[in-house]
Amino acid sequence: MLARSWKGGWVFELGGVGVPGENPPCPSRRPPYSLTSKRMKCQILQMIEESYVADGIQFDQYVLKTLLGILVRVVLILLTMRSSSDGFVCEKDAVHCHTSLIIDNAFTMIDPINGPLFVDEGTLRPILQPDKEVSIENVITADGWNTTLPLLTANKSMPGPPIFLYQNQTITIIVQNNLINEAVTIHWHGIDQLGWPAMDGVAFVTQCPILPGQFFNYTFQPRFSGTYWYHSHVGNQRDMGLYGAFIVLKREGEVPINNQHIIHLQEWNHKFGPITLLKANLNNTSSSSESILINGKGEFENNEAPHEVFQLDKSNSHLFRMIGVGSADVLLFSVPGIPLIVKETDGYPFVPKTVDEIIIYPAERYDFELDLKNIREGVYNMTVHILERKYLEKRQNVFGLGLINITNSLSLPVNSSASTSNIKTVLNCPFEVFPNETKIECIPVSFLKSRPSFRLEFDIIPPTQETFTHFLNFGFPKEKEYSSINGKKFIWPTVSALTQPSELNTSCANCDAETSCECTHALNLKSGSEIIMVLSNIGTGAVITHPIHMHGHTFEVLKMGFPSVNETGFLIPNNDIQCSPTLANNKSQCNNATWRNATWNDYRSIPNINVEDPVRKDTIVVPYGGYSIIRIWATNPGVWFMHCHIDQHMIEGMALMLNESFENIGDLPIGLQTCHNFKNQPSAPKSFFQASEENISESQVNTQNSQILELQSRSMENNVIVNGVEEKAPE
Ligand SMILES: [Cu+2]
Repeated sequence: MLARSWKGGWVFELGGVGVPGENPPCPSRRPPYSLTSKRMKCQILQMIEESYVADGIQFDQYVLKTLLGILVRVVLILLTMRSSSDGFVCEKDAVHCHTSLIIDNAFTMIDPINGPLFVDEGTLRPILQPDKEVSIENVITADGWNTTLPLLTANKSMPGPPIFLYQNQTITIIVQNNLINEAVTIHWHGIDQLGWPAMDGVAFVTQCPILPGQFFNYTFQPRFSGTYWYHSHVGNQRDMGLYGAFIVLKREGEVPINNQHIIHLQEWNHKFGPITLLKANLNNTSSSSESILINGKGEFENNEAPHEVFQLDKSNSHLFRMIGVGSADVLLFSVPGIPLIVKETDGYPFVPKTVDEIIIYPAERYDFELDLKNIREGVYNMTVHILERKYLEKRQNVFGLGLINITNSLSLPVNSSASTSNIKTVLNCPFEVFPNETKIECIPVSFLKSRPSFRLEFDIIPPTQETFTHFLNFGFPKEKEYSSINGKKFIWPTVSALTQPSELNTSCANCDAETSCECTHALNLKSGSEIIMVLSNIGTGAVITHPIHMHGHTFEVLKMGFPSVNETGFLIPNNDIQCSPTLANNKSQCNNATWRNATWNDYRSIPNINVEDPVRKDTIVVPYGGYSIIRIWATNPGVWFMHCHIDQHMIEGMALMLNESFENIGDLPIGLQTCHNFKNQPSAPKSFFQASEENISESQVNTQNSQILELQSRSMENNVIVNGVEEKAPE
């Protein structure tokens, strides 16, 4: 028999497979959830059997079931070996690796054997047996709040299991949706999916969502090493725990994996579930977060819930890969007493900067090493604060803590020349001067320089000599309630834009320079052209800083324009952009901005623009009262989402689709699912349903089942298969 282990692998127990006789019905999907594995095995066996019957070949049922039972076990063993919450590593000499993510409903503070738990001075105890101690191994504690919260998880853990592979390896990840109620997709954040637009994982932009009980094969080939991550791209599922690290390793010069430490940083809010959030909104209760988690662990009101602990031997080099997986909050990270040598952001290297603190917005990544030369052995704190979203003052009542235990197997000497400066350097400020702080030196990311040796190569379509500039203003015009880009509140397509473009209505005809509207906002990018985007945050809708993420690309950050700080400490918006030819910026929605100085239309003549060695990112801060100038080349055909990574803003409409060189997308994987638009109701429901039923014969159902099975088994082979179709990898 097979039973489901708590962390998502498969545990094998002794038992019979292939006993002759009638097929009992497969177990239902109702709780208890441990039936899920039996149900899946049962359904696979039935599908195999039905496919043989459909082909008119009848084997002796006992022999057939026994052989196929063994086959199913082998397949599931392979899945087991490659799927656990401890993570997956693609072997260095492999060309194509396979793993799986099983998406489940889960809960905080429940042990599968002992039931609901509480925290007692750092120890987990069952509420019904308070004298007993429970190991944290099978428990998602979050902040240890002793009220169980619902989660959505990959392989029953939060964070989900990290996935490691090497540059240019192809990977297939089977995402199985075991959720009871919800559809899901998984986005591979920061992977540009060059040549693989159907694998980007955005519901209703690049694919139809995966319904409960179904699965999707994501196959793609990451080209660049670095720290990436995966997360759901449906609603606010990411906030409920559906995320994990996706690490692409360098072929040479990589820190050993055992010395790489992933830090998932997030705020934690007891109202993240859709129902509790709805209830909080109805009651008009505060939705601010209660605690901060490091790798899914933190404390609520000093309850002494378990913290994350990192073990470091000073005689080795260690790499920290920090990922902002939070929903909305701006977080300030530091290891007091130890300088951070920051080397990469969003997967791309820059000339290293040594800083004291890093500001990280949702979806950003920063890779750093610790400067340990002046550091003695001992236990050090890793601290995280929430910063208010406009002036970045520290919130006083919430504090995140992790621990670093530094040992020294070689007894290296401690250098006594420690810095005594009381000025703190902070990376990633959304302004040049920190308001009301005299002891902070700000380093915005636009001050970073990419490594001179670093060059990108694009290879789907060649770049042209044409340049186009697009002004995009992010904010809340129209009584501050309209999450939008250029006043356009994004309405989600009802079908997948990539697979069914002819069914989309992307008209935004009702919008203009001072009128907001709702539409499926799409921005056309001309094939091969150089694209300059001026991402701004000014006008009547400017309220807070937004972290803006672009799919399908990383971009160069050529310049950031910042607000200034007046003598009373207030931020005064930057004036380089003209929102309207007739209205002052503070009276305009800024839906149709231009440069105030027309000579800036040739972007190379903009003062202090960096086209020589700009840093690359996929998520950029667009400062309140300022702007960020970014550059891409439209050489990756696809439909790419671009949006604020504050989940609530994205859901409310601060998003658009980049329609990039659609004519050059080429063939999508055959069999890529299409979806149906439920907004078009049939005019004569009765006859419609009769016609539908007549069109589906039993043999068609059997054929579909055998195709699904073939797809599942072939995806285990070492071929490049995208949803059952062999494809040539991009060269
Ligand atoms: Cu936002």
